[in-house]
Amino acid sequence: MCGPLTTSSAPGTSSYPTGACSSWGGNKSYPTPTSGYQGLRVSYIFNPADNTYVRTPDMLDGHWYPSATALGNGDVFSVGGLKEDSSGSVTTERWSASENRWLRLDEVTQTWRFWGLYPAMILMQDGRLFYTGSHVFGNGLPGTGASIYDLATGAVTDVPGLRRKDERDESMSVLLPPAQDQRVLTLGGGNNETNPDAHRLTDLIDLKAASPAYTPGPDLPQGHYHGGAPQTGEQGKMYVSAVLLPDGTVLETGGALHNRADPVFEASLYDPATGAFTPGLATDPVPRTYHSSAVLLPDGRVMTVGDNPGDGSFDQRVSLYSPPYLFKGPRPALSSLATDRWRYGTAQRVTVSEPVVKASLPRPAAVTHSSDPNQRYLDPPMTAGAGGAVDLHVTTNPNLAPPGWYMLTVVNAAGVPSIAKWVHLS
Ligand SMILES: [Cu+2]
Repeated sequence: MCGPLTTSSAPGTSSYPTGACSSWGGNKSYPTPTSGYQGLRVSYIFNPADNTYVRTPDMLDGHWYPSATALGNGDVFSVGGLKEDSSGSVTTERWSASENRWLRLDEVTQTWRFWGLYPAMILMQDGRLFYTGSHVFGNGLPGTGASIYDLATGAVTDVPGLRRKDERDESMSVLLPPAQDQRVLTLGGGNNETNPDAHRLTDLIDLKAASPAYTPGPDLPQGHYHGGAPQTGEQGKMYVSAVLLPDGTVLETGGALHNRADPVFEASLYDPATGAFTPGLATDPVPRTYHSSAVLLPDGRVMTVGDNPGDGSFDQRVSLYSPPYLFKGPRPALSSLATDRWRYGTAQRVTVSEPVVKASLPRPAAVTHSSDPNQRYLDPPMTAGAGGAVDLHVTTNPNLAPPGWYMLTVVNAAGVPSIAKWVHLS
């Protein structure tokens, strides 16, 4: 993941670069006759300026397939995954952005729970975490399969309403635009062990409610399989990708009916304002099942990568998708920024080439296995001035937009977005 690690120096290491990315955990070894996958405890910070990794102090546990959530103060929260001995890690890890190290066991409130593999943990505006129920492999967690996790106390409160919680393997959850609405949509999913037909259920939750609960959303639109046979009945998809677009809609694309098999060719747009899917978008020509991902690019297109079907092959083809807004006329341009270093609670002046109706700040992707708990979208209120000047009012709440880089975009009345400019929030 990228963005929150905007630090200066670490004990015993050289300086860490501003705006760097980090990576941790991963595959220490593949299964043997006597052991399963084993997780690494090492972590690194990547410096895009000189293309190097700097090793940090180790984590407490190994973590194969852990979660990764940026917090409002720039810290990173990580749970789940498999330890060095291939058992499930029950240790909560926290990277301190101010001290450039993983905190010690006694410095982090522990739940001693196993949160599974790639558990999707979304930061709420009050600093708690929402475990959406999206995960990788097998059944969901015991209980309702979704919960709110108070980092300060370690208290975990089950959240009701998620349907088929044991068929949410490689479903995808997104914090819907705009982030301050605090609504999460969870889409599709299956189960790589019991391997039913993946379903087309979506569930919605309003995290601002006094007692948040999932309620049923609209069914995913259906697509077709290789050869053109249409999906029928309750058939849906796992390995689904959902990407927040700069106009505030959500592109939903790719996936498969079964474990690493039966790709589904379908793409739609979900509009959080209307709560409806627009079906029938052009589909990705490449199957996008296990180990596929979709990423918003700064130019407003979406890149999709990867496919790792059951025969063990890996499809290296990259697809580029141009959303409908790129066919609706000329694009506005962001011609200048007063600065690309933004502070919370400030007004930031930008200059635009034509009148615009909104600005957006999508956070860059940090996605794998249909999981990107850091994906979010701010829409800073604007005040238009003379000569194309626009003042954007940056939130005072870092929990709505954790520190790091964002893709500033403006959108005109026709719904056409500009090419993004990078801004760094701290
Ligand atoms: Cu994998």
